[in-house]
Amino acid sequence: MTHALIVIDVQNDFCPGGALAVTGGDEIIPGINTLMAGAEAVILTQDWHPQGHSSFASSHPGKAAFEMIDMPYGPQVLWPDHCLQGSGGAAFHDALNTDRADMIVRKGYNPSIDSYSGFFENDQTTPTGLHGYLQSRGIDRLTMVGLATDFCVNFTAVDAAKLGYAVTVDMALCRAIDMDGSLAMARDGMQAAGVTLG
Ligand code: VGL
Ligand code: ZN
Repeated sequence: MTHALIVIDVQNDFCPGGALAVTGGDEIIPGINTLMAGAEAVILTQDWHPQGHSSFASSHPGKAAFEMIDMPYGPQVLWPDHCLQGSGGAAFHDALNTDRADMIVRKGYNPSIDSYSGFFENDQTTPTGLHGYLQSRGIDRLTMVGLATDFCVNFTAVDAAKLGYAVTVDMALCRAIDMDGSLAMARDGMQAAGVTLG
């Protein structure tokens, strides 16, 4: 029985001043550093998009950020350009102590499919490899923290619960985008999937 802390997308673009800033995104960092210090295993996820990624509104003429589009795999929110591979915006926030991380999982690198979840891309089929990594280390309990509660934390937590992990989301160490009721929907969806909201 090994427990892991999964720290989701604590990157400059999701913090105040970033391209897709989440209100108060940087407030959670001291608490995350404290949790990391006492964790058995620590995994970080990093949103990591190529230029012209299909989740960017700028890749769809006539579309604006935060509009929806139908992709072959289902509906997709269009975002401002963010977390470009190698950019300062894609870097972890300076205040985050990354030294403690055992593993960094990058996601969203497939040009034609977005990836909110750390486990599967938004087609809900293409794996990132995280499940195999956790299984091979005997990790079966997960605590999740990070950004954004209603997108990447939500999708990662629900996928983990579906895969059979015991999952807790520490809501005090998450912050949300909260567009069109997305935070309330995410809470309901996580609870329905058996995720504990701490
Ligand atoms: C995220 C939107 C687009 C997130 C990533 O980390 O929640 N949200 N890419
Ligand atoms: Zn993204």
